[in-house]
Amino acid sequence: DIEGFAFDMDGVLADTARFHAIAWHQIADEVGTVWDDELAEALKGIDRMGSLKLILEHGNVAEKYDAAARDALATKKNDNYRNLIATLTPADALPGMLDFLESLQTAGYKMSIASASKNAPFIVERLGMQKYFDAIVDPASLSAGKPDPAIFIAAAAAIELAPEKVIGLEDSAAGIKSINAAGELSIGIGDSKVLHEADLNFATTADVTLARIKATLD
Ligand code: G16
Ligand code: MG
Repeated sequence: DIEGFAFDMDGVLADTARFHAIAWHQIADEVGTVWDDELAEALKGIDRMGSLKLILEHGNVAEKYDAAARDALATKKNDNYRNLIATLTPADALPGMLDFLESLQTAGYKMSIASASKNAPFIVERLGMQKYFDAIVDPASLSAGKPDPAIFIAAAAAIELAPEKVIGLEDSAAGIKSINAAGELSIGIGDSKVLHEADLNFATTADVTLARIKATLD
């Protein structure tokens, strides 16, 4: 039986994917990479330096930027991003998610966050969601980012559950791969073509309810 839930944050709990896209788009313009929706999608769930690497490779300019230059670009992106997320309030929780978290807590499930974002503790606090979570995985403590399973394995361990007792929720293809490889049940939220490897799919966060999840599991 399922005893816990591990949540991705950006794109699942918080409407921050658009802010990541705005801030990365500026960096793409600066290095001369053409920005498009496909690139924005590919960056979802990928950690900061990994995202920058993809942007540089996409523009065929990777060899022009050494470690120091990459650090400077990543810092610039994060400074812009921090300015954007400073305005977040509980109203920026994605539709239905506060109710969903409330229903899980009432039902006694343990919950953790498996976000690649180093800004996760700040964002969770801005959204007023701290009270729902028993743990937030520190992505800096991991050997590899999504699609590697390390983050979702850590998210189960943080709430003292075996992976098979946990459901993971994700909006990115890399994240669904991570959940599946961790041995958890995966719920994809978004385009079912992009998230075709998910065990269960919901088109939007507003569609996700405990009753619907239970109905499909039975
Ligand atoms: C995410 C976003 C990614 C972002 C990453 C790192 O994670 O989807 O686009 O690059 O966090 O974020 P930061 O630069 O704030 O450390 P997730 O795993 O919550 O979807
Ligand atoms: Mg995400």
